[in-house]
Amino acid sequence: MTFSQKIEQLKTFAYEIGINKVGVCRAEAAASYPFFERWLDEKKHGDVSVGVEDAKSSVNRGMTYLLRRREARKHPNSILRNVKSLMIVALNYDSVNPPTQTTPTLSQPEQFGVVAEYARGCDYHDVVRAKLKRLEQKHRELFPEAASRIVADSAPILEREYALRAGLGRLGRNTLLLNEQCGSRFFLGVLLSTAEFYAEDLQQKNAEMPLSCLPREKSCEHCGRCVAACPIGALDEPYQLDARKCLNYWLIEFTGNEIPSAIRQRVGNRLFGCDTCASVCPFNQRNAKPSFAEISDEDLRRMSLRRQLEHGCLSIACIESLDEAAFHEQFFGTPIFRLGLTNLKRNADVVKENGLNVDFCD
Ligand code: B12
Ligand code: SF4
Ligand code: SF4
Repeated sequence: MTFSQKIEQLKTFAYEIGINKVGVCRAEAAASYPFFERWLDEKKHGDVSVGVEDAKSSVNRGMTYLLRRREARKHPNSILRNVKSLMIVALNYDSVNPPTQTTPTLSQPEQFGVVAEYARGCDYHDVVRAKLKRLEQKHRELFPEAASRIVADSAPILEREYALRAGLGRLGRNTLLLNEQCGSRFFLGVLLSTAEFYAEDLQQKNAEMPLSCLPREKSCEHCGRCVAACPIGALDEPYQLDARKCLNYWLIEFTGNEIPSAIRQRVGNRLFGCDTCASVCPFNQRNAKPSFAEISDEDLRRMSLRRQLEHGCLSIACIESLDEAAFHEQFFGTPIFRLGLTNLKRNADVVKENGLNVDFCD
């Protein structure tokens, strides 16, 4: 079997196991590393709070994990010695957590908190890792001499740059990778290999790609809906996200025990994460979900929190009455479990406090 036939087999296998998009690229130095470094130096990862001086950050670890081994992101060989190639996979949110067949129509929205779409069920890290493990096994059969590693947010690599290089999408102004077919609602994972599995033409293209040529989505130039819709101005600099403002940072990554007042009002009824800049994007609206049967507040309240999660809304009263054992039972294996009960209650307090005096997200 020729090399390219082996790659085709590996890609076909990826699709067979439910991966939605797959592409390969050379394991070169990350052209966008200086951009990443500048972003950290400017503290945009949320290390320091700007305009939020009342943040009680004594126990905040935030995203300081991005600072550890930051230079490792310069080249994928920090993860696998002699790495030659990368296979990047994309898994749609729907493939990780199929959408429920009902849509909540809340008459008392202030009593529920909204959970970001990506988090409505299984933890994507587990699902992506399981698929990558199967892919790695197939890779071992096809390339027995080669060494490999898999990464599902588990090692320092600038995933989006390599996904761009592998042709999985283009860079959106909201910093998400956009794809014609899947919009931006997908997760990325990486298989690193010491085998060389790219075609000649790709080799040429990647070697010559300077930072300024990273493919940006053309339609963003005349759109800007994400920037206008962001409730807190986190996207004010084009193609950059300031995590010190982003509600995802405050609701998911921030580990301090009190969210600052300047942020609280902007949270609205978001309990875990924010989808606003993704949901207004025409790329996602094009691929919008079909409409489902409606479900009322009362029906939702009768469900377990685990089932409410599938519908994207959690009852604040139910969260308030949770203890550690019940939290474990309801949320183990979901992204909410990583947040922990204390911080879930912290977020629920903000939603409750906001009551009906804020604009609610959909
Ligand atoms: C830290 C992090 C966050 C932070 C910061 C987000 C951010 N935009 O940087 C927070 C907590 C806010 C976050 C939120 C979300 N995240 Co996140 N996050 C990450 C993580 C772990 C690192 C990203 C990072 O390094 N950021 C630092 C900045 C500097 O990098 P960047 O914006 O990615 O920019 C790179 C390129 O796009 C390019 N680039 C960007 N701008 C420009 C401009 C120019 C001029 C040039 C030349 C290049 C360039 O260079 C940069 C460096 O490589 C990645 C996983 C990973 N290992 O990469 C997931 C990841 C980016 N997140 C993901 C997801 C799904 C989300 C959420 C949708 C989840 C949610 N609903 O809550 C939101 C989306 C918010 C948003 N608009 O980005 C997915 C994105 C999939 C996609 N379609 O793009 C990833 C890849 C995780 C995964 N394995 O699937 N996330
Ligand atoms: S909303 Fe518009 S500007 Fe923002 S990423 Fe989507 S297409 Fe680009
Ligand atoms: S996720 Fe929400 S807060 Fe963060 S940049 Fe997008 S719209 Fe703004």
